[in-house]
Amino acid sequence: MDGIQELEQMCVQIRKDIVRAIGGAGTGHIGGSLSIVEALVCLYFREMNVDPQNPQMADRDRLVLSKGHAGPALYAVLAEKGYFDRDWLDTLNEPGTNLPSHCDMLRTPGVDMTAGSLGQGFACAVGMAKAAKACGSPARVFAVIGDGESQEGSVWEAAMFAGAHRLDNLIAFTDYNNAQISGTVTEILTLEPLEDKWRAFNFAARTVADGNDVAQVAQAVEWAKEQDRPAMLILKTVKGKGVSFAEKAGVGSHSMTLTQDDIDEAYEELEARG
Ligand SMILES: Cc1ncc(C[n+]2csc(CCOP(=O)(O)OP(=O)(O)O)c2C)c(N)n1
Ligand SMILES: [Mg+2]
Repeated sequence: MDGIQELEQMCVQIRKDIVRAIGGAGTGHIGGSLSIVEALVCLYFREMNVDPQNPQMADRDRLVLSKGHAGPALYAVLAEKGYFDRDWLDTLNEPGTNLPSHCDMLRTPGVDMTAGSLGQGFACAVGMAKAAKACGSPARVFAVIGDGESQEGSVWEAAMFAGAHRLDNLIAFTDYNNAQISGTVTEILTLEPLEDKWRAFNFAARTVADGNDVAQVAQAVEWAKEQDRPAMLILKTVKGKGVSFAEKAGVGSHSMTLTQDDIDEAYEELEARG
């Protein structure tokens, strides 16, 4: 597939920028930001019809990061795409910042929906997809939900609506890193059989064996676009992906305080890759 190497390099840069932002803030949601990098890079640099010079462009594609606590990952991608200066990353979560820890559409150019209260963002995405159809707009809506987030009842209410209305302009992702705030998803409340659940709600569903492999994600998006109904791509990912101490922390990587040594170590590891 064309351009995959460039996207892989981009993922390394995005991971550095996530570490930069969270390192600057001192603490933040590093695990769930690192796990979703490939999906966001694939969307913004390969798929979405957007214009950083015109963030409110009519008929643009939308992204809803329903797991809004992973804001730093989206900010790193938006900065790289040119929505705002990368120096903004150093203001993550500071008073008065344009980059709050959770996504806020009124503060950040390029953020299409406010999120952070788990389960709400996906319902908004479904409404946006329905609205696009009602207005005859070609806009597509992409949504990213967490696996822990998928335990929220509102996710399934929205899924029922999207399936019933055959919203084929909606492509959703589950970041299946099998970790939520206080344990594994398997232990706390398993989602399985997850593909079957989404199919039962009238989605086309597919599991991506390595959701941190940009080529696999890109291929899955190609598949999703051909479906005659909303699609759910279940990405098997690693929480903290790409930064060894975060990967090793597993569930503990959900929110971490980073020392200067941690930041240096993460940078060194990522620089070695790109
Ligand atoms: C309604 C609601 N309940 C609780 C929280 C607190 N919270 C923030 S992140 C999180 C865990 C989310 O786990 P998951 O969806 O698996 O996210 P990821 O692993 O991708 O970071 C929780 C419980 C919240 N933001 N919203
Ligand atoms: Mg998770």
